Amino acid sequence: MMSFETILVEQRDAVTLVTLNRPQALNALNTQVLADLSAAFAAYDADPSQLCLVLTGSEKAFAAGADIKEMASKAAADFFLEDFFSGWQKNVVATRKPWIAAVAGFALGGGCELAMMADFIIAADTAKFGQPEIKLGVAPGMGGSQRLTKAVGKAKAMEMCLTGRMMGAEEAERSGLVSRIVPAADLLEDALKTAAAIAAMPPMATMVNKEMVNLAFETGLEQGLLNERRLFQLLTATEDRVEGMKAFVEKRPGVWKGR
Ligand code: CO8
Repeated sequence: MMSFETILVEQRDAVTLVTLNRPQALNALNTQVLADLSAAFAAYDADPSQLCLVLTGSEKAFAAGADIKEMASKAAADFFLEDFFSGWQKNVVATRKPWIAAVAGFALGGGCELAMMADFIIAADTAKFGQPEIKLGVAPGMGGSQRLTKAVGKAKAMEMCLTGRMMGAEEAERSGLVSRIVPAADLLEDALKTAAAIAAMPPMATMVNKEMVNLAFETGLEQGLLNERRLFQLLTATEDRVEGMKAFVEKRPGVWKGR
């Protein structure tokens, strides 16, 4: 098992559990957190025994933002020349296998943006989402203005970005930002159970389903429909498709090869 400075990683059967672990900074996302998550997600994507991942934080905070203290002294040229924040897209969003964000407490700024990079969010009833960057004189930089707007629509996204107000779990579910709300005490157990259910699916099919739903987010309708059809046709060529249909007819669970 790999060990990291800012996250804890464990494997529970086919599910990888990653816990953000900078309690002294409410899990603020600094360069080290990005490096650690990049390595953990790459290892997960490359390990055929691991079929779903849960990312969580603490009871108090999923993550309270990008690390303001780390950024405070940087010059504009540093942000540009480092292409600051680009690693999130390259290393975390690029993960091909499914992963879930299990959010309790604060998910603010970069923390909200990280949660929105997940395939879906399960929220504890204590979850609070927000993009308060405007209060710091900036704006979201890890996808927040785009993903939040797609998730909850213009009116709510605009109000949140312009005022920095937080959205509680109830409103987040009503608005389509999270898939479900569970009592805080059950959050991890519920997310791990959901991940185990996904991990029991034919692995290639989970990757393709993920890619398809993301197409709806990222492309126009025509392009999305064409890609959906092609990916669907690709899946019909797998051994797991033959097995899945045979198992259904024989009224037994399928046994997956992952190809
Ligand atoms: N970065 C660094 N440290 C943080 C952060 C953060 N985002 N959030 C909290 N911390 C630290 C606090 O400084 C504090 O440290 P210390 O004990 O050394 O003083 C510790 O975590 C505990 O926090 P609090 O004492 O503030 O805890 P409270 O329970 O009183 O408050 C809050 C919790 C409301 C969540 C509060 O911590 C807060 O408002 N945090 C900041 C939220 C925020 O603005 N997030 C957005 C960050 S910006 C971003 O994500 C991207 C754009 C950045 C652009 C910068 C350009 C230069």
